[in-house]
Amino acid sequence: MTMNNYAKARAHTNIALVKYWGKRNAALKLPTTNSLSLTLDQFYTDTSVQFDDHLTSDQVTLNNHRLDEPAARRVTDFLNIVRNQAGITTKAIVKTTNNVPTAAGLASSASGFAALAAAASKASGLTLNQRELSRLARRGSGSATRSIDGGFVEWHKGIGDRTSFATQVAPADYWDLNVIAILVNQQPKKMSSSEGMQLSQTTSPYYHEWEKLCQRDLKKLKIAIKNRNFNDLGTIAEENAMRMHALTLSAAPDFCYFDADSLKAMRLVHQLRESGIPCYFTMDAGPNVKVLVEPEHRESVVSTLQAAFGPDHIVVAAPGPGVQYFR
Ligand code: 2P0
Repeated sequence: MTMNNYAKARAHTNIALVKYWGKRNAALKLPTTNSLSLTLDQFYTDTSVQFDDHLTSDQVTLNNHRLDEPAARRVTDFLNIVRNQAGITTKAIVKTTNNVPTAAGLASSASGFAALAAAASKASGLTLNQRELSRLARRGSGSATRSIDGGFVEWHKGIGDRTSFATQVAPADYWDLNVIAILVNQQPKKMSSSEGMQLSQTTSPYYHEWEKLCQRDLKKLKIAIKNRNFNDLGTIAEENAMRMHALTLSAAPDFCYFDADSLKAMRLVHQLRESGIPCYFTMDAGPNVKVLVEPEHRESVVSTLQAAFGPDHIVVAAPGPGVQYFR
């Protein structure tokens, strides 16, 4: 091969403030709605890709353990998309280290496929711009589309593969905010996001309303970001998250990502707010709760949450950067 066939990249997770919950094209991972997220500094994935002519199959390790089917299959399928674009057939050694609890609702697939897209495309000799890289990451996992950029990022649903990518709304240093993650449960979830969103989309009577509301929430959120209006940002994020979870409760069969500690965390946030401390929660497809707060109130929220859940279960994050390459 003529190219530099090794590359290593880091990508951070993102937390959606207006969420992605449904696909209009499953194969291309084209979403039903636009979504808007904040990339986080504390949770990230490092991935290296080495294409090697001597290999007869892809070899994939996650946190130093060899991945078996079907997890390795998802990586191989993704590499096939990259190989196809680059016009090669060479197999690869993929080494991934997650600084994120895998499959616990902290979006490890977002940072995972963003890092893989960056490392694999570079190692394959492709030179992609941000949009092309974002489109490629989307093929691995929808939320990965938004982890190519840092700060506030909008994923445009687009009208097809070429127009469905993410762009930065504001960089990480635009607004000094914190996202406090409460790790209530680090077990892998029972209902994957892909299955969960499909079930919601096909069976919830509220799904169409969700699509309409997301459009409205997104417009309001962009204004809140523009004005750095924290109460508006938090209110929109909390409402949008609960509406997404209402789609799981109203599916048939119904399912739920909350556990008892998630409800406890949500109540604490309400109580903090009633006591005059502005903070808001959001939750993804897992039981962990993330609390949005401005730095001036961070310590009071952190100490309340630490007292309730134990210091080991609280991680304080801030806006994080987009994809970075290692030399
Ligand atoms: C989001 N989530 O916007 C939403 C909110 C979880 C809840 O995107 O099927 O792993 O690979 O595209 O990206 C998680 O779903 O799903 C997700 P696929 P993904 O962050």
